[in-house]
Amino acid sequence: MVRITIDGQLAQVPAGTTIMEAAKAVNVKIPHLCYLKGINEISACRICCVEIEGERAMVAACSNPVKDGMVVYTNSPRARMTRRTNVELILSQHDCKCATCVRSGNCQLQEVANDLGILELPFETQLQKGLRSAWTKTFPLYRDVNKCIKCMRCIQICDKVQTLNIWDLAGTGSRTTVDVSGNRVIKDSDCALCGQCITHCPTGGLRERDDTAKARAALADKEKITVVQVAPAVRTAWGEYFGLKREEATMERMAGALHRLGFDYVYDTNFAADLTIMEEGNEFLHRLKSGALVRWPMFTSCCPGWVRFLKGQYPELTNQLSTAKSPQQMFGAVAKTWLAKKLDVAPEKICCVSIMPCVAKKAEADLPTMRGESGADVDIVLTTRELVRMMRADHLDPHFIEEEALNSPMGTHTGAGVIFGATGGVMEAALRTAAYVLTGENPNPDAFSEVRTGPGLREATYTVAGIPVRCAVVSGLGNARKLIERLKEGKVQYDFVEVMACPGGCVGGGGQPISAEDEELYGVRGERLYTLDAENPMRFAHENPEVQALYHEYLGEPLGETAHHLLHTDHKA
Ligand code: HC0
Ligand code: SF4
Repeated sequence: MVRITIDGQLAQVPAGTTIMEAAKAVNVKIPHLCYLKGINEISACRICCVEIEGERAMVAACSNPVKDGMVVYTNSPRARMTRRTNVELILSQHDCKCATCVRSGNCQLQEVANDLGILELPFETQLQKGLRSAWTKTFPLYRDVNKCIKCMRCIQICDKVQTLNIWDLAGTGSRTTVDVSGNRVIKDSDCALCGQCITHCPTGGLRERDDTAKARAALADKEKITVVQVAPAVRTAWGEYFGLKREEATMERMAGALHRLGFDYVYDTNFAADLTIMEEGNEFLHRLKSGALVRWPMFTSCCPGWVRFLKGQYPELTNQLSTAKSPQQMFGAVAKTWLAKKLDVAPEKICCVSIMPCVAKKAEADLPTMRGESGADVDIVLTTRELVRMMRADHLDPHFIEEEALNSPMGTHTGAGVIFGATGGVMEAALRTAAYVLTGENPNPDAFSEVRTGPGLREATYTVAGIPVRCAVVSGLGNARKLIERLKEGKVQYDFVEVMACPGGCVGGGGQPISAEDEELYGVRGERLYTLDAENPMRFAHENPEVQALYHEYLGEPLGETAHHLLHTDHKA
């Protein structure tokens, strides 16, 4: 152990610990912009500079280890002055239009500048002009070069965690910036649209395409019937910006808020998750029994980030994807057919809006294959952050919003549907129903819980009705790549593989609220989903009475003709 003093406090930490982490251990916060533990420890921003007793040069706390006897001052006049100058220099190349920035109030640069009391900019502002990136505003991911502080977090997250290498440094000297790698434009790159670069950006340099104006227009249109669905993971996180406890940020409270925003009907993507299990679970059993899974497994298809990744990186494996559309798209397809009939309205009048924790869902809804006779299955996709912005614009404080029931049908779900939002959830939900289909009896709903926790890549073999089912669950695209490489080398064999592009699954999605403290919140959010599952009296997708009614009244059998037409795709677009 190494003994050091930080701002007068004694700390004992293992050798090799950085000054930043040692300070954290004694509750001393050292401001930083580029630092992301284990991912980006490159002292690029130099905001974390501290003074070390006896040393002339200031030292970056994020990349320098402690030494025995070290005496550190994080807020001495020299430390503060250095930090201030470094922030002022960053601001001299930053478009400081906070009033029109989506990250205002949740921006680490704004916070550090405010905390230091910077009221004037002493250096001339030099913004980048005439750059190639006249960024296409229709792409679901948007980058503002003049809000980028070159911290490199996006580069590192994309390279180290997602292995897609979409971002790179471009230019030289004072014109150095971050841009799409290989001189490509973003829409022609392999970007999976997982949005992890957004949620790890400390400023407003990266954001989702803003579709709130489109949603407002639909809400204001008296001719439109606005139908909104809410994804499983959204309910774990929407209350974060409002300081609402996770158990208070209920789906029913969100329904109250959505009604106040003007939505005519509030439903649940979880209903469609239960429906997906009926289709995908049966498809899996069909493929398994037909011997189609001997060499390659069936991959889940509900995460559009993963589907984009597979089609871009391993197009030869596209046929291994389940043909089931994702719950978001199944919801839209059913809303514009069965639900339209039930509501007795023309399907063209329905505007189907989704609230998703995801950026890739915007691209999924835009795919030409995700349309029926009445147009797009889903018309508008908003992220959790966009929902929060709409609520704020209408001064809706959820602390004072009453809980309201969801509409029916398509508003009821089981515990199997709600766990879709966490890594392993789709697999577990599918196995619960597969066991029922094979044996005629419900298994213990927690029989497949082994896939809930563990590393980013997990595997388990379950014997269901005497049939061994080799399963793997993976989240994060780097882990997905590892798994595929092992499959290709013949080192592993599976029957069923669930992949979610974002670490931890959708709870850690690229459209979720961004932690001001750089915390990874997918763990606690995922736990919330498993609590909701345990509390639900129905734990099996096939028990959902509204899904049963849908099959009885409209679809017929899982994988039947109508179901195939509405709920499946060939992933060709
Ligand atoms: Fe997900 Fe989904 S679980 S992908 O992460 O399957 O976005 O939450 O809505 O569609 O249900 C996202 C979350 C969904 C879908 C569901 C799946
Ligand atoms: Fe979107 Fe979820 Fe996939 Fe992330 S894991 S890309 S949030 S669907």
